[in-house]
Amino acid sequence: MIIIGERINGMFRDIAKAIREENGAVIQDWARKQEERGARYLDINVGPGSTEPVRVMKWLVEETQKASDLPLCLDSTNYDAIEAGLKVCKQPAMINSVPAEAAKMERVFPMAAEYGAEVICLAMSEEGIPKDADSRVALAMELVATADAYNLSPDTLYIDPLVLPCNVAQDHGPEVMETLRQIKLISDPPPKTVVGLSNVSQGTKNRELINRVFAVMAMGNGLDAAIADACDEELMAAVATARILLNIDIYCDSYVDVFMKG
Ligand code: THG
Repeated sequence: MIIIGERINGMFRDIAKAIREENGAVIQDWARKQEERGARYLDINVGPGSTEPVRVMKWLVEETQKASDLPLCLDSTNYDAIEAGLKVCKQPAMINSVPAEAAKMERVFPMAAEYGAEVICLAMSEEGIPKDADSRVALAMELVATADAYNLSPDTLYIDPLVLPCNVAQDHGPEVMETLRQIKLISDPPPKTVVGLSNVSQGTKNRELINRVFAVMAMGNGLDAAIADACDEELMAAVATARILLNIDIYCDSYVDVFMKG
């Protein structure tokens, strides 16, 4: 599993402040720090309630790229903001995200083809997020089939089963695990999978422990990527260890160090 660093997100107070004050150094510091800690992509999100998402997305991408060469995961429901970000990305990016809704797929998939971007596809529709795995997988199949019509190969897609906080949606946990397993059977090659890891612990006590345990469980069910806190050393150590136990990386005495350094 690879980590998409979650930290450059206007949901965090220091990032919201940096955006307001146009303080690029704060963005660059987080870009550098997450890369050092082992992130393989950086999520870029202007935050909720931004009045100028298009301008701010472009600015965040530019500031991030001053400090890191990692590929970016452009996280917005505003597709003009995503396109503004794609235009200034130095390398192929990830679009985060599109649900199984016709009008949105029609906007996003051609844009992904044009810019050579990967796409995070959400297992939700106009009716919201279904609870049971079968309904989530059905939406994933619709997304994969529609992307195929735009010549997007399934292995350029990341299906997100959508993780909800465990204190309000405890019964979704096993359904998400089952969804992760079934998604690998949809197509050949199969799509990849991703989750927003920190969602699972929002509003709970002992957040880090919940995040770490969920990450390892999801890896056991085939999870490929997580938008997560790359600066949580215990999380990164648990992920590195799970990669050994799942025979993804070759064991050596300093495996955690090796993982951290890439
Ligand atoms: N799927 C996809 N993209 C996503 C998500 C997802 N992008 C956003 C989010 N979910 C993943 N990123 C975060 C980032 C922060 C938090 C949760 C998920 C978080 N923030 C603190 C909170 O809400 O308590 C804010 C703390 C602070 O203000 O300092 O937990 O699921 N595709």
